[in-house]
Amino acid sequence: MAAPGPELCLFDVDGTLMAPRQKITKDMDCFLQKLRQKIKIGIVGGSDFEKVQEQLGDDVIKKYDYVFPENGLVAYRDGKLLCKQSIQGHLGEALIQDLISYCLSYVAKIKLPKKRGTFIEIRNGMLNVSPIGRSCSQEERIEFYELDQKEKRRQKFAEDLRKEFAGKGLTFSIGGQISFDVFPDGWDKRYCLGHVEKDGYKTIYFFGDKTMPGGNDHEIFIDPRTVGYTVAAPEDTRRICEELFY
Ligand code: M1P
Repeated sequence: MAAPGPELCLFDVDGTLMAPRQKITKDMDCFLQKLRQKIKIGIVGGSDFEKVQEQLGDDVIKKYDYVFPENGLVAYRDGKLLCKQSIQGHLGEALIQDLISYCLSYVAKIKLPKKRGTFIEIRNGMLNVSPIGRSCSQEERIEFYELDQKEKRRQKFAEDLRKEFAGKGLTFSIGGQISFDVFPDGWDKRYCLGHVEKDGYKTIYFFGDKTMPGGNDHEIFIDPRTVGYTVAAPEDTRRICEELFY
């Protein structure tokens, strides 16, 4: 059982601990386990628990003091499940269906170099919407991401949703490369801070790559309860940790 410590390091996953949707390298994994001997460590990602396990290992809940998939809407502490939220219960079936219908007809109308399958993934605490579809290959993923960086397709989609669903208490947040997340206001990465607050940390460090406004690390990065660091790649995360803790 992890005793409350004075400091905690919370890491975003994609782009912060590894390249987006890739597995953590052995080197980075070893580095974090050594860091854990000095300071409590946790991860907070937008992805669901299955994807977090794919990237960080099946034993992820044993290797990190806190594991927060889906922004902490699903939460593990000391290897045990703390809580699991339900977006359906919170928003109600009518609004969920309006969102799904709007997104599917939006995707049907846009032209892209490729479209694949699974345009909407319903998770515990969010909907994940992907214009290309989550079942695309790694090459197709990169192709979409490059197009999106030039043409801001996800940004435009999210802006249209913000207008269409104004006043419904929803946040549209761009995280990885091919999708964006939809969840109730306040269910961003700050949600996980509620789980760690009661453990009495003096300092909570947060490391993320999407810390700019509109990015899915922004709210927790600027939250007064954290000391935020922006990183461009996992090497950056490691370098800053070495400067801070060694
Ligand atoms: O962790 C960042 C994002 O990772 C995935 O994004 P994508 O597949 O678009 O690269 C998704 O799981 C997303 O929910 C998450 O925010």
